[in-house]
Amino acid sequence: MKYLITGGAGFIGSSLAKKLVDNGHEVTVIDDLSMGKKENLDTEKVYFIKGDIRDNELMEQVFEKTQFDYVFLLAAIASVADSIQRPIETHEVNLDANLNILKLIKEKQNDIKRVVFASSAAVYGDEPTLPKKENSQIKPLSPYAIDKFASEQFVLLYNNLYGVPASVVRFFNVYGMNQNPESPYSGVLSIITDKFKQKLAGKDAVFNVYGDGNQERDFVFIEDVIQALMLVSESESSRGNVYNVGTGIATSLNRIIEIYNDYFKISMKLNYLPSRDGDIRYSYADISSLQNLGYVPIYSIVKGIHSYLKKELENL
Ligand code: NAD
Ligand code: UD2
Repeated sequence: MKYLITGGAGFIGSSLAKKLVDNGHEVTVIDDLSMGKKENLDTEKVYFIKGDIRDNELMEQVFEKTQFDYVFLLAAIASVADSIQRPIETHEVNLDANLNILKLIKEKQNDIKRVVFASSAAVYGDEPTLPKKENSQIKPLSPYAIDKFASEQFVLLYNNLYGVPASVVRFFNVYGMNQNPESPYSGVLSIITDKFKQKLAGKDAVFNVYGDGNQERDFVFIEDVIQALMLVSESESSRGNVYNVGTGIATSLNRIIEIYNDYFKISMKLNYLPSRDGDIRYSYADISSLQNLGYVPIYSIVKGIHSYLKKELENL
């Protein structure tokens, strides 16, 4: 089968590309490398296009050249903080470019089997009801969340109105290899991993805990996310639907730090700071819709972190 992954040099996209190539599929990736890295991809096996999804001419060429079976829309300015700093640019990437891609798919991709759009748990905002169900109240609190929700709606509209087969996934807090820890707003597990690597290298590392560390998240390991993406893209009944992607279990940041300390048998120095503005206290997903498609999360938080760290240490 032929796959296109926008943002495929990033964390989730590159892991998906690897899985698809290993399963014998033909994979094209388009990424501007603003956050992703070419080294995340085996470019002998993946057809890599360095480009911006806002470049309409380029996107037109991509869809004229190849008839894809599956398209995963993962390219995004994926940081909430960035979206607050640069709302217009974020909007152009996170909404306008996706809308243009949907239009091109409608016009040029007659045999497409599925478009899957990567949305976020951020669409639920800080409304306190838990666990989050797909039909829970939507309360977007940032340009990032607004554009994710608006893109979701366009994706579903193209499915319902124009017959473009499409589904939406809302990722909770994904972690694993190749997650870029460079920004202070990168996924917290990539930051903690980076701090432990610094400490192992003999540096004086300190991990900043925003708040008391009792905030909880539904941390989901990349392998389970890939499982979810395969199920959603291949299932007939997922067409036109939205799926939470998590584990259904919440873990506190303090517990995460404990798991890392135990694994490395060292104690990370912690610096407790005030909570970040707008930080959500508790979040976890109701995953029953995804379970109805056959999803079984394999990785408990301990098993997932251990697999992640084992691979990180192999690559040191
Ligand atoms: P990531 O930043 O690693 O991947 C996004 C990729 O998009 C990057 O490689 C980046 O270079 C690329 N990109 C950005 N702007 C582009 C543009 N204009 N043209 C082409 N490529 C562009 O992030 P990720 O964690 O792999 O996230 C993948 C998707 O999942 C994103 O849409 C993100 O919003 C969503 N998501 C991720 C999480 C998570 O926990 N990682 C949670 C919720 C939603
Ligand atoms: C954001 C997004 C989510 C997803 C995720 C990426 C919202 C509502 N959600 O969630 O959609 O994109 O990021 O993983 O914006 N923390 C520290 N120290 C650090 C870094 C973080 O204490 O160095 C805390 C942070 O304040 C928060 C928790 O760790 O309480 C998780 O932070 P995160 O940035 O990984 O993810 P989160 O849930 O804010």
